[in-house]
Amino acid sequence: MKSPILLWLACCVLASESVAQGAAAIHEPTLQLEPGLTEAMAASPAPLRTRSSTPADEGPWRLDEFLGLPQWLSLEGHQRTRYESFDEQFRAGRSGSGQGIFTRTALLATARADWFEANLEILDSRQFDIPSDLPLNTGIVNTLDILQASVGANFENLWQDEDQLALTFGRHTMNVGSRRLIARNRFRNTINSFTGFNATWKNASGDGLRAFYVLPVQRLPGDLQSLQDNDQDSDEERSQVQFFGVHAGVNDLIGSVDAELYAFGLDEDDGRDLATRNRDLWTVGTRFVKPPQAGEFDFEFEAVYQTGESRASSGGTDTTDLDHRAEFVHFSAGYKWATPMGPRLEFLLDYASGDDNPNDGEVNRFDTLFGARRFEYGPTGIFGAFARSNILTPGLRLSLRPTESTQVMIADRFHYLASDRDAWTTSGLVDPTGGTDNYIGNLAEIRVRWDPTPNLRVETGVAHLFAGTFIDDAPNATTQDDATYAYIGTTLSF
Ligand SMILES: [Ca+2]
Ligand SMILES: [Ca+2]
Repeated sequence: MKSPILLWLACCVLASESVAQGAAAIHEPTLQLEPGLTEAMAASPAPLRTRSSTPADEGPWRLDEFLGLPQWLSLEGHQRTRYESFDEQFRAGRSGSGQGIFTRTALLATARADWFEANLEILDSRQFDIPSDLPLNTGIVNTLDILQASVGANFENLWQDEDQLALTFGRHTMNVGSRRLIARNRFRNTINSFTGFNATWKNASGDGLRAFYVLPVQRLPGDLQSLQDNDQDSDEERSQVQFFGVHAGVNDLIGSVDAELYAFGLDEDDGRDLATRNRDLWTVGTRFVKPPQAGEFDFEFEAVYQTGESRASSGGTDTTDLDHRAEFVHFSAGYKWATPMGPRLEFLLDYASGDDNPNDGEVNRFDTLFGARRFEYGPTGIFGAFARSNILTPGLRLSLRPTESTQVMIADRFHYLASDRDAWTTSGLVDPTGGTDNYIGNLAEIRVRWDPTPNLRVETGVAHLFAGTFIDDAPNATTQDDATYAYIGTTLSF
């Protein structure tokens, strides 16, 4: 496991969504609102890239074409190397700055014969030279492991002309709806996966229904020493954690507005070597999206209600089940100009509830389940300043394409605590009395993506957190300073 260079040279991804990510992609959900249902309903694993019949010099270089593999067997992947630098730690009990190099290498093999499909995807996520005082977790490191190993069946023209039914069994990744609650991670160095059953049906116009029952995969190892050493340990499903749900979507429900309705259940219990908050949650939500079009206004609205029981902590001595009631709302409205660079400006507002009272026997902090957050709250990696819990964040975002191969995104968001008695969850800063002003700070960000060839993307970005009054005055704050995060990385797809 000590030969990252070999892996580095070896391969890349393009698994399910990365297929879309590599080709069309490029668009993160809210930067370029993805037409909700297309991705929401995409079978998982998603359809393969279709191999083109055009000469090789007209499309991206492909590993499987280079190897001369038969048409029924596809092999694709990606390799990403990213340098991240972080100055002025904002987390409670930590200080200083740091930097590191992070690699992610994936290789997906897919075999297809008639209706049958089998997938195997290997993912290797590592860090190099990360200082010991930076937070390190399984979101960053998971050395050489199986991300997907599944069999599936695909059928067409079952109940309607041109409808499609995809059944998947085994370990797989999922993108559902807005990706706020269930996502195959893009920016993050490791990727969520699930083992179980997934059925997705959609009709010719993209309306669809998905149902799944899975055990979320627990990434191992999780202890700091192993993560610092990039040790390998096989990931595991635990029968104590079960996740299930249904998601329905209708395209063009009213005009060009797409609509979604969903319910997800999460039921977890402590097990041997498994400490959980014993979440027993129902998460129900709805989403309406008018996708961006040049010369038109667009919007997105999503509202989520979460109810059930959970515990205040995952500590083994905490055995008190508390009522859990939490909410999340996203609203954004934008306009895309019909000019050459296609600039799009949007206003954004997110509310994710926090716990109103630490002593009332109730948990009100919203839980984003298996969702992604980079596309809304700035870079994650070793930064990850904001998450979808206890925040109120108005902001503005401008995105444009200066040239055919470059994309620029500039964003500015003001972050407030939704409940001033609950924590700024990613930092651990908290004032249980609620006496401190709830303005955390202003996160300004710029990101540039450049695709010099169809196989290579260069991405760089800077995020600066202007410290607000909560950072200045929270009783357990260790710094009053602004924080700055910068990164640059390359992704090679093959
Ligand atoms: Ca592992
Ligand atoms: Ca409470």
